[in-house]
Amino acid sequence: MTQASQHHDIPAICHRFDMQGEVIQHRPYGNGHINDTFLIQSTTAATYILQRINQHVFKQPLSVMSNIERVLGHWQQVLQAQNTHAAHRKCPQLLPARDGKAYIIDAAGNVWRMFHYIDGTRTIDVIETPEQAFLAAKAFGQFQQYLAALPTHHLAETIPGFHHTRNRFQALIHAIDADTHGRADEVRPEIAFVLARESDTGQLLDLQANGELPERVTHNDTKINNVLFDAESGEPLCVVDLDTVMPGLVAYDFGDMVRTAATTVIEDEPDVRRVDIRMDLFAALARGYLSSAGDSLSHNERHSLAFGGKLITLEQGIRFLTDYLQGDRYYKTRYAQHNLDRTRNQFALVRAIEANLPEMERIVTTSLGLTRKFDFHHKVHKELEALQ
Ligand code: GN1
Ligand code: MG
Repeated sequence: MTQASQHHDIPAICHRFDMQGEVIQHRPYGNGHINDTFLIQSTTAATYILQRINQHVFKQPLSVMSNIERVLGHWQQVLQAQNTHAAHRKCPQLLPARDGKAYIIDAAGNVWRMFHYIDGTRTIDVIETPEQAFLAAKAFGQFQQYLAALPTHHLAETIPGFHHTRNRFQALIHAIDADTHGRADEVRPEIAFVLARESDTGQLLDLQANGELPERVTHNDTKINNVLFDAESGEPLCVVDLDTVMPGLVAYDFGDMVRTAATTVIEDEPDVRRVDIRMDLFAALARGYLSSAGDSLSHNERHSLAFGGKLITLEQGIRFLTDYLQGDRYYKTRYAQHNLDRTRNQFALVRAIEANLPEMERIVTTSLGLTRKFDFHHKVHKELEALQ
């Protein structure tokens, strides 16, 4: 897929933003599958993140940007109102373009944006300890709390039907029927796996349609490497990757955390024998999420969380499989069978979740959640003892 550094004049793009100094270094950054991301170093020692929005995926990039401006504006107000210490490290900040807009459009029509880099942070691809899982889930729950008062109609749907699992299922069926790359025969077992679970795909959508699950402002991409941790203290500072913040169900956010943070391996580990759910991490996620978001969840929402883990993992496998059948157009891939390996990995995780679902449901419905004023330094170890 596109290596933007080979095609774009990165320093020239940066200089259309209100950055200090000149670009002395730029390099591709992070593990995102969609946008092109660069780390930019300036002569003044300031560091920035530059991103090109993938317009095959985000068909209305300016709606993405206006959503992000709304979300950040609201979030910053909440932090100010709470008199938050070191607030500039607890919320991403856009660097405006020289014309005052939040983005620039280059001659080829690409939309670019720049963020201030938050110094002294790190991300985690595979969670190692329950403490990390607890803190990451708490950060996502907190993010939802920050945005709870933002009316959902203020945000555009940046990818229509993003977690509409029934439509994702239909898209897979179309891809199988079209079989444009002659790959359907090779993936018969994976197709059978999905067909056997068709009834799962509509469950939460039906509850939502009946008014039993409320729509909220959700993050929708709560992959664990979208949390920035303080590199020294390990404290979660903020969540990033706001392109898909839009109306959704809390089960989607909790579900994607389960998919990415309660597992033994990363999502593209090809050896499926290594894929499993870690119940200690799952319990820590539940405690962390409920500690920050728990008070606001309805009975039905709380009961939807564990199933959300299964559903979003199934959906992700369906999405990888669809992309494989369509010739790897959506996700960045590094080798020919990358999307197929990812699919098999996700389906192995679905099986592991299915084997543990009753226990997972028991955990989310009985975890009491901690008080909102959870003190990171003093209470985290104590609370986690209860999980051992
Ligand atoms: C994409 O690029 P990244 O890693 O933030 C995708 C997510 C998937 C994820 C799978 C807009 O996110 O939905 O869960 O890959 N984002 C979009 O790793 O499709
Ligand atoms: Mg993303």
